[in-house]
Amino acid sequence: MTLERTFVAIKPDGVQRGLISEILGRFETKGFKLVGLKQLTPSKELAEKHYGVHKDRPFFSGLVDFITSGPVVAMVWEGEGVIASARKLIGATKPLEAEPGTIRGDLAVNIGRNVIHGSDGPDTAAFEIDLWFQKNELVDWTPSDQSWRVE
Ligand code: D4T
Repeated sequence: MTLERTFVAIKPDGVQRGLISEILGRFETKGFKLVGLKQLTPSKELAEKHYGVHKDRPFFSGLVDFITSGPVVAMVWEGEGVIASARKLIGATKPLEAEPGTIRGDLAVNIGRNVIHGSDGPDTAAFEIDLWFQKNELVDWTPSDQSWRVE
């Protein structure tokens, strides 16, 4: 079994709409392990680094303004295959194309207000975890029901 870690963030629209517990619960009940959690309003510098790959896209400045406009709940989740699985739980970037049962499919309509972010691959996950969290903010722990999750 290869354990992975991924970065997930509830965007300001998800926080303002009171969706924190709903979204967090989807990862928790799936069986992934929470190893990092904090709420912050991102600085412009952090947002521009996070969305750096989009810096030449027309929506970049609006995206940075939006993500810095209020609290974000930043998380690191750990588990087997968690990077790809989190993307599946989240659903397509355009919420109207996201399948029912996914977070965006169930909870969002607009691409500019799609409630959540998840790393799209191992390199991005490593970069984003490092960008958003200090090493000492990540908690190594063993769930007491571990043997009921993996054989
Ligand atoms: P994030 O990064 O927020 O999880 O979204 P995705 O990984 O699913 O999608 P993305 O990187 O292509 O887009 C980043 C972010 O930009 C917003 N966006 C995107 C937008 O406002 N207008 C657009 O046309 C696109 C493509 C939504 C997500």
